Formats: sequence, structure tokens, C-alpha cells
Amino acid sequence: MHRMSLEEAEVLAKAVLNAQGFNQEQTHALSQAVIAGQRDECHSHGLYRLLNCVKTLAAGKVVANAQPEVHDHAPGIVRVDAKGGFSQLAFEAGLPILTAKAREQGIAALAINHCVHFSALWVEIEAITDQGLVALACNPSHAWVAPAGGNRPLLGTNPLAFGWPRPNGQPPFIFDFATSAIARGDIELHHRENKPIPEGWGIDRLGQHSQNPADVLDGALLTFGGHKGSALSIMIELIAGPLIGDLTSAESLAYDDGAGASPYHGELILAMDPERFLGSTLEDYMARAEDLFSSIIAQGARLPSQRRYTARQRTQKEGISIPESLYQELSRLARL
Ligand code: NDP
Ligand code: PYC
Repeated sequence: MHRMSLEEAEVLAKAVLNAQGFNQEQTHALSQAVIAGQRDECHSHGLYRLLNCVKTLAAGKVVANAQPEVHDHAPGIVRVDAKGGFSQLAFEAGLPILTAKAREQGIAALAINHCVHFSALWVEIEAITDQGLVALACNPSHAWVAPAGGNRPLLGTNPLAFGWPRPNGQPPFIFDFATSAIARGDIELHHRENKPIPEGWGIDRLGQHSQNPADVLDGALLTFGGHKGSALSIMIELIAGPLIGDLTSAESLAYDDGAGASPYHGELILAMDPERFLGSTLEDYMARAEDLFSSIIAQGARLPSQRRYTARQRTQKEGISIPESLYQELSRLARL
């Protein structure tokens, strides 16, 4: 493993992105996302993702200097056209209007269109909960997942993320998961490290359960929770696809046309203002939410994101480590 500080990791990420041709703004937004992923030890969405950013650019499937366009679409809706760039800069551009609309009306939506997407959604959720708002985000990806009862890839790994702000400087309650049994990035990491995957993550081309990551990457992932994950995944295809005037996972994969680039589609993000919903009863009801969290922890369970927050505290002091082979690949791309 190769150890480095978070500052060194950021320098490396920016060097890769700059050397490959992303402009300053895109480089900044992209490096913040992958460094956050690495800092919180979400390895499938950390520095590893830079390889895919570079591949996507080389394939001509992302615009390296895209300038997002913000449209105040309706009282409760802001749209951002990412103009074929990665999603991060488009999110940054839409965030101030989204939060202002949510405060004014209690609830608002940000629809990002025409973006190339690879990030973990909790990064965006945290940007919203940091402002005292409740958040929900989801997006399609590429058609890599079989619907429950089916045996061919059709749905995306379609992440769903939710965030709830907490008082007294506590980190927010956030969950963020793929609606497939696991993110595809995790299966790719197993493949890179020649490790078998657990039973239940996917099937091969013939529809047989497989623990061989290569076979599942070539076949299909399964949804989590059978028909329930499948239904959530279909919902995400609909509300973050046709509803916002953008592509489904099947359409994104067709657009990819074998390039192996990051998915190209839209993203739907909702923000809700507890203060607008609750007025003078805000503190009382937020305290009840705290009671719920305490009761969960009292049973010995942990809240989602706790592992991330613990990793964050550690890596901020001790730095991060990535496989030496990944470090060498990134150094070559950075032309160090
Ligand atoms: P995981 O299955 O590893 O975990 C998902 C969530 O469950 C996290 O919030 C995690 O918290 C929580 N969790 C895990 N174990 C427990 C537990 N024992 N008790 C309570 N909570 C728990 O993630 P996935 O593989 O499904 O997804 C990983 C990432 O991939 C996500 O960030 C997602 O946004 C991203 N992704 C992005 C896609 C895209 O299109 N951009 C597509 C698919 C996935 P913790 O982190 O603290 O463990
Ligand atoms: O890991 O499934 C995944 C994924 C898709 C797009 C970004 N991450």
C-alpha cells in the first residue's frame, strides 16, 4: 500500500486531472469529490475513480471545460444543464438556488441534466444538511443490473441517498447506497485485486449466480432486497430519467456505445426545510428525531455513515493509503 497525507492526495488528483486536460474549475470540483471519497474510505469512489475520469475523457464522452448553465425553471424547481461535463460543478452551480427555494417554500428540487456522473451521493447530501436542510438524491447509471425476476442487465446501479441534519454539531444522519446489491465499483475493485465476490451480488451472462467478479461485470448485478430494491431502482429510473427530461440507464449505456466511459444522464436532488415545515415546534420535533437515533444506538446498532465519520477522523490525522499499483498508475497519468 502507498501512504500519503490528504494534502498529497489532493495534489496528485489535481495533477492527473490537469495533465489530462480538465480546466481549473472542473479539476477543482472533481478532485474535491474523489478526495472526500478517499478520506471517508469509500474506496470504490475515491482516487480509483480518476482512472475512469481519464478514460471517459479519452473516449470523448465528457466535456473537459464544460460550463454549467443554471435555469430558474419554476418556483420549486431549479435546473442545471451540465453541458456534458461531470456532475460536480453543475451541483455547485445549482446549490444556492435550491437551498433558497427550499427555505422559501419548504421543499424544492434541483434537476441536473446532461451530466457525466461517477460520484458518491453523500458528498452532495452533506452540502445540503450542512445548511440545516433535509435532502434526498438519486440518479440512474448504466444498464448493469437485472430487474428482480429477470436475468439481463437493464437497470442502473441507481444510488439513493438521504440526509437529516442534527443539532449540536453532530454529523448528519445519512444513508447512501446503490439499489444493486453493491456498487459496481466495488466489484471492479474485487476484479483488480483478484478476489471473489460474495454470493448474491450478481449473475453471469447465462443468468447463473457467480462469485467471479469478471463474470458478473460481463453478466449482471442483482438488486438488493430482491423485488424491493428492484422497485426502488425502477422509481429512480423514472424520477431521475423521464421526469426530468433525461436518459434512463439503458439509454446511457446505448450512448456509451462500448466506450466504457462513466454514465451520462441526469440527477434529481430534493431539499426540505424543517423550519418551514415546523415553525415554532422545530426544536421539539428535531429532539424527537434525536430520540429515535438514540434508541437505535441503544440496541447496539450503528447509524449509517458512522463508519465514514470514524474513517474521516482517522485519515485527517494519519493520511490515506491506496494500493501501490493504483498510485503508480495515477503518477503516470499525472506525468510526475
Ligand atoms: P454500501 O452497501 O457499502 O453502504 C451503503 C450505506 O449503508 C452507507 O450509508 C453505509 O454507511 C451504510 N451501512 C453499511 N453497513 C451498515 C450497517 N451495518 N449499519 C448501518 N449502516 C450501514 O454501499 P453501496 O455499495 O451500495 O454504495 C457505495 C457508494 O456508491 C454510495 O456512496 C453511492 O452513492 C455510490 N454509487 C454511485 C453511483 C452513481 O451512479 N454515481 C452508482 C452506485 C453507487 P457507512 O458508509 O458508514 O458504512
Ligand atoms: O459503482 O455502480 C457504481 C457507479 C456507477 C457510477 C458511478 N459509480
